[in-house]
Amino acid sequence: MLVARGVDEEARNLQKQGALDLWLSCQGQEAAQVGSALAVGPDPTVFPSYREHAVALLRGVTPGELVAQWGGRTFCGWDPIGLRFFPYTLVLAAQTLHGVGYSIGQRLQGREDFVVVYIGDGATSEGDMSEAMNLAAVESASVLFVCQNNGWAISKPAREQMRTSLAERARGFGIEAVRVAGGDPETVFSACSRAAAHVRMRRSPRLVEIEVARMHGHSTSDAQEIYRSGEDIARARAADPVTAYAARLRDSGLVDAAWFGGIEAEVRLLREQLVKEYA
Ligand SMILES: Cc1ncc(C[n+]2csc(CCOP(=O)(O)OP(=O)(O)O)c2C)c(N)n1
Ligand SMILES: [Mg+2]
Repeated sequence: MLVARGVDEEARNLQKQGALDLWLSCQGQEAAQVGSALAVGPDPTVFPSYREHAVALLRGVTPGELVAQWGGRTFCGWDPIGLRFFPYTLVLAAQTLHGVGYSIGQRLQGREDFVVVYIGDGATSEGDMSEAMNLAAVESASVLFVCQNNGWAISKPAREQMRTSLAERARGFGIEAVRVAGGDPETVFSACSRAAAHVRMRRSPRLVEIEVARMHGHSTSDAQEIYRSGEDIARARAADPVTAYAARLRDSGLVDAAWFGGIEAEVRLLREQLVKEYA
């Protein structure tokens, strides 16, 4: 979570300096991303949206590869097949059908068919998501849908996008689903571990809706202060999962200052390399 936070912060800086064209921050969503990615493990193929930087780093995408697309240097940046982490998808919800189709195709060929699809709350309003949930349910596809509900589709609040939770909607398609708070990686890890076990054992889909708080604007081109109250932004920043979990680990005595020092040094090095490569 600390590595993702550092890389994300450096990418934001690089964008401000004109080295990147755009950046979509994952700050506030690190617990949801790290908890879910660790819970499913290295085997499933991941179909991300465009903000899953912590998942990407866990899968072995380097910081330089991660930002390449946002500087217009490549169409992707990493090896999607080797890392089992597909390219970021900016056409909202397109990855849901890609993921379900991939899983079905893999099963037909007798290969690993466990697929994880990441999606945002706003993208679930696209027809593709409904088609993907229905197809996954009908075909009993081994797909875990992970929805990070950060309460916003750019400037559109989630409460104006849907009348039920996404978990409730998934159940309407015949997919078992849970909704969990996304501020603590251990809560997310437990919920996603249970869901992943279900997908593996029953070879059928499952959905986990994770409530997260978006700390920054939708992208570096978005001024969220225009449509979002100061209190709401302050609330999201106060609920920062990275500082909260770091404090919890420190207080519990599980890790000491030297451990944090090691991580900080690693993050500093990664940030320096990123600047050298891109600035
Ligand atoms: C098909 C399509 N329609 C519209 C857009 C423009 N657009 C980009 S991001 C976004 C909001 C997505 O919100 P959400 O799914 O909640 O993801 P978040 O950015 O909050 O992580 C929109 C409308 C798009 N990229 N693709
Ligand atoms: Mg959203």
